[in-house]
Amino acid sequence: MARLATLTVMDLGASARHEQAKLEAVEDAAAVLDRARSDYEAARDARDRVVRAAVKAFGPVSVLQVDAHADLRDTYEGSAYSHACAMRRLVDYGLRVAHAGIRSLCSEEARLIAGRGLPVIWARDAVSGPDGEWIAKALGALGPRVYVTVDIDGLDPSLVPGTGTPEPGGLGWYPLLRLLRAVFGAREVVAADIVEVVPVPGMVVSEFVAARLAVKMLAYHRLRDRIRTDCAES
Ligand SMILES: [Mn+2]
Repeated sequence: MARLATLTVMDLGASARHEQAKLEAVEDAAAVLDRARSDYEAARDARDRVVRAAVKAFGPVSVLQVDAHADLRDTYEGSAYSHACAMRRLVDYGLRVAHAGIRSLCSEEARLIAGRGLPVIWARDAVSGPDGEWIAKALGALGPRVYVTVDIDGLDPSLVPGTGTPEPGGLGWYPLLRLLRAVFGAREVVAADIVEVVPVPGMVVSEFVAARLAVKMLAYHRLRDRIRTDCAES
């Protein structure tokens, strides 16, 4: 078996509030994903730019977004590159995004979802519904190659209190793992990120959950052939 250490992993600096530090972190990630070209515009939010860099590196992808928020606003606080606009930029870029764990919207986002028929897996359905329905809906919205972006606030804040915009009622740990395991097994995941971890001084649970989640995704990536076989046999 190949070693996990051979995979490219980087810490974008989850609490990098300083604009320059954040830009440098984005540049680092995009440079790895797209070594040949780094001519993207400077951006205030990492996800849409990194995903677009992934498209350059790997070709067309669809996106699995795990998040409490749709992040589909056209602009927020005067910026089109706010964290609240990241998925909007990707949708407008022409990528298919499956939004999972969503439970906080503004009216503009609700109209966009309804108007374009965007595939949203509401948190309440993922919490209370059978996996066969909500995970299948997510898989059905994803093409063969997938970029996974996990906003840690997609999880319930009782699991991850260290995040900037916590929303009650999110995914549990095991439902999230079942979703990710299914996606890694059934699709080719080309890259993944975890965002929005904001450490709480004196409490390491949020960082630990995020780190464990990263390890889980790396393992699912490495074991995808076995997961695929398990799913086929079950
Ligand atoms: Mn969020």
